[in-house]
Amino acid sequence: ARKAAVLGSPIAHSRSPQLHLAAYRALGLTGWTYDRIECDGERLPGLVSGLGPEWVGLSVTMPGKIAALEFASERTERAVAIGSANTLVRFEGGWRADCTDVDGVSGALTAGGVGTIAGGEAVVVGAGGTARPALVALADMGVKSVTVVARDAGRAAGALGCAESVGLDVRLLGFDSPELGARCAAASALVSTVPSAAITEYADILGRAPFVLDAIYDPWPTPLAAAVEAAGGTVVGGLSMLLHQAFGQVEQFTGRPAPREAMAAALG
Ligand code: SKM
Repeated sequence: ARKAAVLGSPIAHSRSPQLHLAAYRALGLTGWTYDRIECDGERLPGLVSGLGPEWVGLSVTMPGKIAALEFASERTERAVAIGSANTLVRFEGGWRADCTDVDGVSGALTAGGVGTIAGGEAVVVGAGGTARPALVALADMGVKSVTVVARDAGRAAGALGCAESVGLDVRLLGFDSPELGARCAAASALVSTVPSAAITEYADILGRAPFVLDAIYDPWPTPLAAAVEAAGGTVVGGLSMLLHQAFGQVEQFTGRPAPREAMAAALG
């Protein structure tokens, strides 16, 4: 039997156990367990160091993602570019860090039916921990130019640096910029990475984007999702992101292809 878990604080809300346990069941991995463990960034190194050899992998959510990257003895290139990790996988020499949130964004966009975005422009709302994997995913999908919409230019510097490091032509706009509506309308995709309350008053203007991925899933629809639908656009929610980032974790933990249909069915 093998063990895995999701670490975070708070962690009671996490739907990762539903996804991983459905995967292990579909793969016939009897006796595999997947728990929720309350753990912040400070406690993460001590906790992970103390795990026995039966522990094969960990999902890491807020606020431990930076600590997870720092703790690991190996890091994938994309986790380094993003500056945080949501996945720790045991290997002989210790733990390897990855960031499958990139696949969460690209998988959700693709499954939602986003049109051609290669060579096009995109908008990312927010500049925090989820904005960086979104920027890397958009660059991987061939987007050339991104507008980051954020309140605080100082806090956005890290996200802008991440975007430049993956070759994106990036510009920063404030929420009150007169250009915002036109940028959204012209974008082939808009990815929102911020809590609904932070953008309720801008939902109509952001909702002019024809294709939107909103990282939030509870409560749904978000004000942004409602605005996109009212304007005739297409919107995909955060549950699809959660599903698509879990595939790579299951594959890295078990060494087997993820049973995608069983996992999708488990989310209901
Ligand atoms: O990156 C993911 C993480 O792997 C798991 C998760 C959850 O369980 O809610 C959310 C995201 O941070």
